[in-house]
Amino acid sequence: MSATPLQALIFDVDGTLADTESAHRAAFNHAFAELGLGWEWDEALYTELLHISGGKERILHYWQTSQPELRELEAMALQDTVNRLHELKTAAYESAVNDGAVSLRPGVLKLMDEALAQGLQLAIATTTSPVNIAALLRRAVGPDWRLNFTAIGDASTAPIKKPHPQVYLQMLAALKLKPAECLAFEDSSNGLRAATAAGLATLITPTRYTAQHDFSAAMRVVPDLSQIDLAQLRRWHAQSQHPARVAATR
Ligand code: XBP
Ligand code: MG
Repeated sequence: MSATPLQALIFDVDGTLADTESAHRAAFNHAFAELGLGWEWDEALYTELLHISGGKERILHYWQTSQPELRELEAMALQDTVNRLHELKTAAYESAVNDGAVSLRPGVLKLMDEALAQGLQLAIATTTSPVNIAALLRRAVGPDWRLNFTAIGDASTAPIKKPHPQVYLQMLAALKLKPAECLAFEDSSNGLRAATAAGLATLITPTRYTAQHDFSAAMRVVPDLSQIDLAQLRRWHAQSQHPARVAATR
């Protein structure tokens, strides 16, 4: 039985394209200070809060769990403040990225270039805000960064956040490809669950924020993409489609 050829790579953003969560955490804390809330998310707390995908969802979760008496407050009033905080946070994060606070992880650009040179399509599937993607890739790839991607799914197009597969299902539809024709790249358990639920074999590159997550459903876990080329991906992709055959050859 011949393997289905690999035709597209679908990348998560935060933690996968770049190790961004320290810059996100600083931006959240900047927004809290701007509104005089006295909240401070240290690295240990933020590592826990990252189990909630989406910055707005993360702020609301923290607020409701740290101050349960707020439940009586009108939900609309809460959401208005969350939205305002997230606007301030996103502006602070964009400014930090524009100042060079984050760079792409090792091997990401080389692998993207190799994939494009061999005629594969690229897509992005993230829960982050579109302005964050543009700030990161405009600086890392250049002003025409968007031309490299067939499709981009983000917080503005996929409101149901990971681990729900919505953003990956949208990207498969946009690519006009089956899951078996693609590979997903992720850094977190929420991302792995979302990609796996969409039927995608997934390569994991953890960060220190996600090193303890459960990656048992991953096609492979590697420290980063610096030693990964397209030939290796094609081998792992073929094996992922016929695990029984791989087991038999062990
Ligand atoms: C990770 C997230 C995002 C970022 C913060 O996204 O869950 O919420 O932590 O960005 P990814 P926003 O799917 O790329 O790993 O504040 O814009 O949500
Ligand atoms: Mg991620």
